[in-house]
Amino acid sequence: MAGIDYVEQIPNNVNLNENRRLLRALEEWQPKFLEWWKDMGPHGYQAKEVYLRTAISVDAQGWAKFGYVRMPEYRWGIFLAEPEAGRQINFGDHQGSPAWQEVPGEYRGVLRRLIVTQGDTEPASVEQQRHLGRTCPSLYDLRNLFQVNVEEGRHLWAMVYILDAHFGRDGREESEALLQRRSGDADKPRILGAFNEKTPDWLSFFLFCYFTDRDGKYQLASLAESGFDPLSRTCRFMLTEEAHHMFVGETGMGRIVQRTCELMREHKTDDVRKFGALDLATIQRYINFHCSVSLDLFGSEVSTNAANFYTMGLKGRFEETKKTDDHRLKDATYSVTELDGDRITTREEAALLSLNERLRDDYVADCNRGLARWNQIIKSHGIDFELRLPHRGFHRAIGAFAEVKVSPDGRVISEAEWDAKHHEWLPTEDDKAYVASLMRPVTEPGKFANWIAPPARGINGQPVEFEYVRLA
Ligand code: BYC
Repeated sequence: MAGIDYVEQIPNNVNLNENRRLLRALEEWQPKFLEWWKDMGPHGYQAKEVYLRTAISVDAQGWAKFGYVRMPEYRWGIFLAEPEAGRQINFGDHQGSPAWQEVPGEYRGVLRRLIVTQGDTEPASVEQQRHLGRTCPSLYDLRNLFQVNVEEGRHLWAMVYILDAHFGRDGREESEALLQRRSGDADKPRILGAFNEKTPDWLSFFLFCYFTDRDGKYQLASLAESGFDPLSRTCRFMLTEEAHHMFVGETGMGRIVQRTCELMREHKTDDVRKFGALDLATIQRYINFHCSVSLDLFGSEVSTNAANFYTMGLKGRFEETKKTDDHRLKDATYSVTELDGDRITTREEAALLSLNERLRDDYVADCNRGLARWNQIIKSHGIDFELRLPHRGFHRAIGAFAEVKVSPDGRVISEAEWDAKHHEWLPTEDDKAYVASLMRPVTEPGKFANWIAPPARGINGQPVEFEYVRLA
C-alpha cells in the first residue's frame, strides 16, 4: 500500500500517527473495507460527486465540513468525544472506581460481544440500502441517503477502532468478520433480526431511519454510559451523527404525510393511490412493521444478559447519570409488560432484569413524539385520522410476545383471527407492489416525486434546488 498516507487519509483524534500497531492493523483493514464498500455500498453512484458532510475533528468547526466528494474517497475518520477529567464508573458493582482506559480482563468476552453486535448493524444498514439510489425521489433525498450511508460506514470504523486498539488479535479477527457477514444472507446473516430485513423502497428507508436508527440512539446512549471509557467516548461522538439519520426519517415521513394530505384535501378522498400518492392506511401498515421489528432490537423484557452488562459497568441506562437512584438497582423493581395466559398485564420485576424493557419504554416515548408531529400535519389539513404506534406485543419475534399473536391495539388473538386480519395490519404484497410502482427516479435539481412534498429548507444553508449530487 505504498504511497498512501493513512494518517492523512484517516482524520482522527486518537493519535494514530503515534500508535504504530494500530496504524498497521488499520492499514490492513482499510483496503478490505473499501472492497466491501465498492461491492456492497451504494450501487451505481461510486463515481459521482456528492455534497457531503465530513467530520475532520470533534470541535464545533471541524465536525461538519461540507463539500463535493466521491464516496469511495470519503475520509472515514476515527473520533472520540473529548475525555472527561476524572471520569468514574457511574453504575453497577464498580460504581465509584475510575473509568477503565483498558479492557477489564474479566469482562473481555462480554464487552467484545457488545461491541461486535453494535458494529455489525452499521455495515448491515448500508447493505440494506444499497439499491435505493436508482429510485430516489429527488437529488436532495439522494444526498441524504448517501450521507447516512457514509456515516454508517464511519460508525463501522468507530467500532473497528475499538476492536483493533483494545482487543488484539481477537479484535482484528472480529473486524474482518464484520466485513464478511451480509444482510439477509442465509449462511452468514447479520446478527440482529431487523438488519436482515429488506429496505426495498423509500417509504421503508424513511421508516428505517425513524424507527431503527432511533434504536441506535438508545443503544448508543446506553453504551455511552459505559465504564469502558474509549467505548463511552466513541459512542458519544456517534450520537451527534445519529441525530441526522433520525432527522432524515422524521422529516421524510412528515413530507410524505404532507403530500398525502394535500391530495386528500384537493380531491376530497382517502384513496390517493389514484393520484399517485401513499394513502394513510398503507403508511400505518408500514409503521406497524418497522416499529415492531425495531422493538425486537431491545431484546427480551426480562434479561440476565442486560442485568450482567449493567452490574459489570459495561452498559448503563439511558441518561444514567441524570437518574437519582443508587445506580446499583439490587433492590429496585420495574414494571414490565407481560403475558398472563391470553391477557396482557404488567408486573413488578427486578429492575436489573428489566433493563431492556426500561430502555424500550424510553424508546417508545420518543417514537410517539414524531408521530404526534405527523398527526399535527394531518390535523392541520382538517383530516380525521391518527397514525399510531402498534402495541408493543404486536408482530414480535423476540421476548414474551414472540409466541403469541397480538393485534395492533393490544389484544391477544387466535391464529385464525391473525390469518384473517394481518393483511390489514402489515404491508401486503399488493401494498409492496404499489409502493414499488411509485419508485421512479426524479433527478432534476429542485424537482420531487409526486408522493412526497419538498423539504422546508436545503442542506447547510443551500437552496432546495441545489445540485446535491452531480450526476453528469
Ligand atoms: N435479533 O437477553 P436477550 C444501530 C439474542 S441499532 C437477533 O433477550 P440482550 C443502527 C441475544 O443476542 C443499535 N437476536 O437480549 C441502527 C441473545 O443471544 P445469546 C445496535 C437477538 O442480550 C440503524 C439472546 O437473543 N446496538 O446502531 O439483553 C442503522 C437473548 O438475549 C435479538 C446494539 O444492539 C434480535 N433482535 O440484548 C445503523 C447494542 N435480540 O446471548 C445502526 C449492543 C436479542 O443467547 N447490543 N437477541 O447468544 C446489545 O446491547 C444487546 O446485544 C441487545 C440484545 C440489546 C441487542
